[in-house]
Amino acid sequence: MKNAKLLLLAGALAATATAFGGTREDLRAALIDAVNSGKTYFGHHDDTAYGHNWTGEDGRSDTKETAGSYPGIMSWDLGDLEWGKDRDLDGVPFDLIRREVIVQNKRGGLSTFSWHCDHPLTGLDSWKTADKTQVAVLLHTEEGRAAFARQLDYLCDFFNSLKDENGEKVAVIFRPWHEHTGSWFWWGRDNCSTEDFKALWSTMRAHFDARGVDNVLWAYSPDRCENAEMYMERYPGDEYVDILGADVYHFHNEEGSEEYRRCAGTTLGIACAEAAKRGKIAAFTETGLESLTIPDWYNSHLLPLLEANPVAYVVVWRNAYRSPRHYYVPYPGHPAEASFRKFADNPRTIFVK
Ligand code: BMA
Repeated sequence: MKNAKLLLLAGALAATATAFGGTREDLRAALIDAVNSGKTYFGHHDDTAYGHNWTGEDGRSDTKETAGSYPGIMSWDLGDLEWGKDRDLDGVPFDLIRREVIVQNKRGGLSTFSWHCDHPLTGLDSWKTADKTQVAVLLHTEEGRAAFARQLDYLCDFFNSLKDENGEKVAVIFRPWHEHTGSWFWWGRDNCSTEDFKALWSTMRAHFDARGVDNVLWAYSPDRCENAEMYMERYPGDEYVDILGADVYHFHNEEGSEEYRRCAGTTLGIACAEAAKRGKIAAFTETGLESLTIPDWYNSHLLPLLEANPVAYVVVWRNAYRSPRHYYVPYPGHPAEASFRKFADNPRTIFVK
């Protein structure tokens, strides 16, 4: 009897591991399955690396301490990996991220990556936009192409190194050149031409393919858009994109509620419609209300958006350990804690134990 139970348990664990496991197609299937069953993976950036007032404590998570479980999808950033550094721009060691991707996969959860990269030639960070030739130079000059290729090599090495204990690669989502419909990053709308923006994608993809990176699903994530033309203007093409996302934040607390509902609703509506048309997956790739000044935000604001728009996952931004007001999930004792737990207990949202 005992043995039979153990066998059953082992079977169940194995089923979970393979259902969300290694390959890109497993990952795609997990996302499609979520959408088809009316569910959404909940995600938090840098969740287990640090939180409100703490950093570097193995297994700790503000999400787990308030919601009771880890996020269904972990979000990480690759910024500074382009120089071969061992920590990202917010101080998270890449070794820790690599380990966490594997641990998350074992929990039956997923992982996604953004890239706040420095410019390969100027070394300026993502937010330095005065020079409008920064994208062009990477595509149309020999020096730029070589420097860009060196940066991409570091990324390829990293993705290729995401392997479980059996040496099998674990698939993840990669969301480069995000929020390009705004102009606050050097790859943003006013800072490069439409053709050059698309060429950034195709150049990068060719490099990844040549380096054998076969464990990535690609996410396209404009900022808020008023209409489908704006959303699709710089879409690189169906062959480069698996996931159609939207980055829309809630600003200005209660006064910003109406605007958030309208902008997020419109942009997610476009992402879902375009995804359905193209056989792609829609996602709410970045959102949140900083400091959760509306304690019921997760149920009163986010949940209705998920109910109205079939997205496979939603990611909220980080709980910074050095900036006391920069957090997007509650920490223990915060007024939003009870509501967040209710959100996690809702059968629609996917968290992992
Ligand atoms: C921003 C802020 C910054 C951070 C950057 C990259 O939204 O959280 O503090 O450095 O993202 O993660």
